[in-house]
Amino acid sequence: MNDTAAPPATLLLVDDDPSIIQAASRLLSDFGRCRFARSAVDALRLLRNEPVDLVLLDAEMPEMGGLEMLGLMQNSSELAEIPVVLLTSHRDEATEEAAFAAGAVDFLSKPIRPGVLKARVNTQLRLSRALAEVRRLSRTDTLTGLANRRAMQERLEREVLRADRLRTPTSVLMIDVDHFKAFNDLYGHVAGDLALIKVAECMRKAASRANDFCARWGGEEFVVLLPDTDSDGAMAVASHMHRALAELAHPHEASQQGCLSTSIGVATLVALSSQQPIESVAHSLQDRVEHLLGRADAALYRAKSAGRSRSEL
Ligand code: GH3
Ligand code: MG
Ligand code: MG
Ligand code: MG
Ligand code: MG
Repeated sequence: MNDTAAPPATLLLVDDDPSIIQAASRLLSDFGRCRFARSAVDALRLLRNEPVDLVLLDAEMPEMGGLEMLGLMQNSSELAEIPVVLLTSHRDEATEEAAFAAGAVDFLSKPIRPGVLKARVNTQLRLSRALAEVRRLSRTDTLTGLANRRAMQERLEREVLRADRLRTPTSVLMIDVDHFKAFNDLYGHVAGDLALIKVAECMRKAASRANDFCARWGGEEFVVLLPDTDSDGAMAVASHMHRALAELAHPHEASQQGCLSTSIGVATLVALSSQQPIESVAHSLQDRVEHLLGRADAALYRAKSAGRSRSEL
């Protein structure tokens, strides 16, 4: 019944009845680690402190019932994605409907039937793993393993909001590989793909703070987002990038230096002044992101015109 190839999961069983916890713990141990809570309050505390893959939640508990706890989870950005299976001794249609309306992924009535419980848990774990994988793939560039353009677009919008709120500067680098058409023509597309992987590695090395975020923007163009970084800091990261590529010394006969290089455009989103209310900013979030990227792109163009293998602000 259990998916033996699957990695061990962490399950949380929430029930005020110790006999249910005892019975279920034996059944659920096949899936990995099982954690228990006797109340919704304890369960929410545990959920905030450790990752859980699936919650089995009793509907009837003193103080806070399962449906109410499910409502709180749905309203929390960190907890909303965790699948919840509701357990109840009420078998009526209205209770079952209420469970699904509240966001439960499945519903089981007590008394627990071991085979059914295990089958349902197995199904939900497989579904949520598949969904997580689809989400990851939809945000990842296959060639380099960096974030893709969609993931960067989302991150940029979140970062502009955060920067406005905290009134902190944020910078972006727009990075383009120099004479890359000629590289492909000289060494072939397979070598070109490998070179892009190397460029991505240098980028990760140069933008090494925990919150720095690198993405393949398209073709041989990359964007790096540098939260809490002013233009001096961003120019420093850009020089690290040039240095990392120079150290790599990947041969490129058609370029000026004889090895692979990039040109970089730098732009900084200046934090709103403390006198300026956030609401007074006329432009939409998308406009502001686009404007920031437009400035980085214009700076990149200047770096290309000035001779490549350099950064411009
Ligand atoms: P510049 O210095 O002005 O940026 O010149 P460039 O040749 O790099 O610019 P151009 O835009 O003319 O050419 C980009 C080249 O990048 C053309 C395209 O074939 C290549 N390219 C884009 N994506 C990939 C990829 O995924 N793999 C490989 N091998 N090449 C790619
Ligand atoms: Mg109960
Ligand atoms: Mg280009
Ligand atoms: Mg081009
Ligand atoms: Mg190029």
